[in-house]
Amino acid sequence: MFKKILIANRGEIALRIQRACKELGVRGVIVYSEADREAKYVKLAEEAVCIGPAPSAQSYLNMPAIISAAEVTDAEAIHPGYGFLSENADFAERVEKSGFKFIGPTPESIRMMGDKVSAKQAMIKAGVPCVPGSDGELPDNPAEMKRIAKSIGYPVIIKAAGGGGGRGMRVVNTEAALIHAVQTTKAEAGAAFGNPAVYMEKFLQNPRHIEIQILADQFKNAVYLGERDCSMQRRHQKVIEEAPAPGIPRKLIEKVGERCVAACKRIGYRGAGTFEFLYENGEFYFIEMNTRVQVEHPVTEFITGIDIVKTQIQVAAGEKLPFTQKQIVFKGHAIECRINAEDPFKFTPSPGRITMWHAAGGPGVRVDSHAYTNYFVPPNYDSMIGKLIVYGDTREQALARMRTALSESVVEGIQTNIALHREIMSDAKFITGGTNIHYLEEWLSNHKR
Ligand code: MV4
Repeated sequence: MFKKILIANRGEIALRIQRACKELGVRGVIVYSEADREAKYVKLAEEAVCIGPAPSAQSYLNMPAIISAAEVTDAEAIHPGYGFLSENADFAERVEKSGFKFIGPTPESIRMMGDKVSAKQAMIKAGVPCVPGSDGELPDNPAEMKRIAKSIGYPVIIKAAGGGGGRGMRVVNTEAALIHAVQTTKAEAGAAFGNPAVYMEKFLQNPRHIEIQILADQFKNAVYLGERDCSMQRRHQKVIEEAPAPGIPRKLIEKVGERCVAACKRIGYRGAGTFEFLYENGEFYFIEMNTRVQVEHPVTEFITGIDIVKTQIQVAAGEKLPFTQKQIVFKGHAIECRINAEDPFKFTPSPGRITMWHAAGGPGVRVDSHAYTNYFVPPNYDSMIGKLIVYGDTREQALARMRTALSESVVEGIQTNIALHREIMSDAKFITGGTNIHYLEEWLSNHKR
């Protein structure tokens, strides 16, 4: 095991990684920007290094500053968390070339999944079900484009190979709109991602967003940790996640999970990863793979009892996966509410000083947050300030515990979306379960205030 790890992130995930380090007996080095200097998780760190001013470009995205921090503190490995440099293949490469372990997959795996065309081709080869679409990159010839779209059937969606997470895509309903849409998407993709390549898929109108968590070691052992339902989202930002996904047959999850595991073995994947699927009419369709730990990992930790962040560190240190698929037991139900510093119905960011923070507690309640009374939420970063996660033997019990936990939660001095979560937890359709990716936005448009 490593003696010392550098944590190249901030906020709740930096604290989460720090806790995993403590449990493993590893020293955790926190890096921080000038905007995060006063935060408690920084002050209480065994070791902390300032890497630059508040703007991310000069601190949490500053590769030389982060690698220098690892050098001066004698860290052996770097954990990138999520966001920032976590899915940057060039960063992973520079980390390893500088003599450190990157806690994540190889630069080659990150690069393969970063290009959505090569990711999809790898999944097709491995037998993972994908959305019907173009065979790789869309050719430049207009007649060819029309032929492919016709064979898929309208509506189709044009997606940038360099996009992902909702960036660089365009829905096309008719042949008349096709060529212009492709040209526009290509031009935008070239400017935004430095890669004009696009591909085409059948556009699914009312899917759910279901993802499968995997863990793999360097010896080609891999397991799936079940699924998460992340359909409750607004503008590609997840708001609520849960596991298991209501109403999806276990046998189907097992089948798709096994395909994900086979894909990991085939490509030599190492570390934590998430296969994102659209789920419609009882079928799974792969769309993208995330090569990092995700915000919503705690719901999976609750239903499996597995510590995903600790396991990431163990496999990065060269250890074997400490469990087999047969030993993984799925039990109960978990729900996560992301707590954002924002207006609960208008969504404008609300940074500033928290004058009162009171976290919920009790059986099956977990709060992952770096916030506290008197914490100042800097205006420079993402508005998520924490996550409230609950566990229950059943979904009904988890919902009841979430309602109680939300009623106990107090945040004063800034606005948060806790009021929105309280309303969703008593919404009849959400309580039934299985709402699609459009549900929250439709609900919000009917709850104007
Ligand atoms: C789609 C789709 C419908 N059909 N692909 C958006 C984010 C990116 N990960 C992929 N996305 C979508 N791809 C096909 N073929 C609808 C979406 C989509 C979406 C997906 C997941 C969660 C929220 C979403 C919101 C709007 C659109």
